[in-house]
Amino acid sequence: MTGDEILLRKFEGAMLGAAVGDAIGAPVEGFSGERAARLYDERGWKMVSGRYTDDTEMMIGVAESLIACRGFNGEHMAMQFLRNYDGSRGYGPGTEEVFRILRRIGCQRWREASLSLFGGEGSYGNGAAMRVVPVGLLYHDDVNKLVEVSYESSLITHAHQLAKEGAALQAYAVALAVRSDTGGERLKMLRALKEAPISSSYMEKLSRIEEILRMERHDDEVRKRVISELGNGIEALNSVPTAIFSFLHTENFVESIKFAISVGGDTDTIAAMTGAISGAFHTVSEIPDYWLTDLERQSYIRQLADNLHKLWKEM
Ligand code: AR6
Ligand code: MG
Repeated sequence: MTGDEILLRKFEGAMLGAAVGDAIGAPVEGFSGERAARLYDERGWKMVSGRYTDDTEMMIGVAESLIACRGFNGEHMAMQFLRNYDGSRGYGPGTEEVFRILRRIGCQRWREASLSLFGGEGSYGNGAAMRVVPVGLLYHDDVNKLVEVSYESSLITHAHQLAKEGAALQAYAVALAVRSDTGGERLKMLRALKEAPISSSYMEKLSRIEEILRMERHDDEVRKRVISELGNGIEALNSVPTAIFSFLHTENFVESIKFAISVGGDTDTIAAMTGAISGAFHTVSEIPDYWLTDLERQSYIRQLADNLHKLWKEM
């Protein structure tokens, strides 16, 4: 396989990996890790329905807008989010409130809508990080642009600094996974992540990741520390580092998703973010067919990945 073919498979792996993680995590969202893992162990880790949630719907919107505008355009992306919105996909209440504001004031004022939420501090939910995959792909070789577009695309719905940083960190993890040769050194990636422009709260989490990775303990103890020190919540700070850990701790795509599910909590989003990094690193070839065939709109998601790859080559 040529370098370009591998790169294409990494783009497809990231987008389809995110959607697969989302669809597997959705039916067990809010479960304890033990209960979630037990349900899937009993099913032989087959998908329940293959239906994705807001995570993938919004990731599709980010990709569609980047492709249509050949780069970031806030007004267009906000409009794309509204066009794609399906209220049955489980959106966070903050994001739905932003959509109501945008419909009222118009998408040309996309910079303002998210600023009024939560007493004016904006949302620190993981809703900006969960959808950022296409940004990580398109700008995988340009960190400054990657951070800029991560922040700007977050601002449409998430104005809080921790939400924007979470998105930039997740996009950067995807970018590093795209850049690394399959089989590359995982701890090297963690060191590179520490170079990202992130505040002390995220830096502290990255140090915890390193500590837990160094543990030579039983899986259950690792899981317990991940839940208590990295988190399994809907806040970007308590889920992006958990997704990064789920990738770093495991050897292949399937194991990374299984680990993410076994942490419980916001399983759809944590597994989606894990799947994006893991899929980018291991390529689409490692995502089992029995997951891909059950995934809703899998050929459309693959097509978006192909178009992002084409756009990257033309830029
Ligand atoms: N102050 C207090 N609580 C907050 C704040 C804040 N500044 N920011 C967020 N929260 P939201 P999302 C709490 O609604 O990030 C879906 O299942 C608050 O309870 O912006 O788009 C997705 O799939 C708020 O409702 O949603 C994700 O998994 C919540 O955090 C998840 O929800 C989430 O923030 C988050 O989606
Ligand atoms: Mg969701």
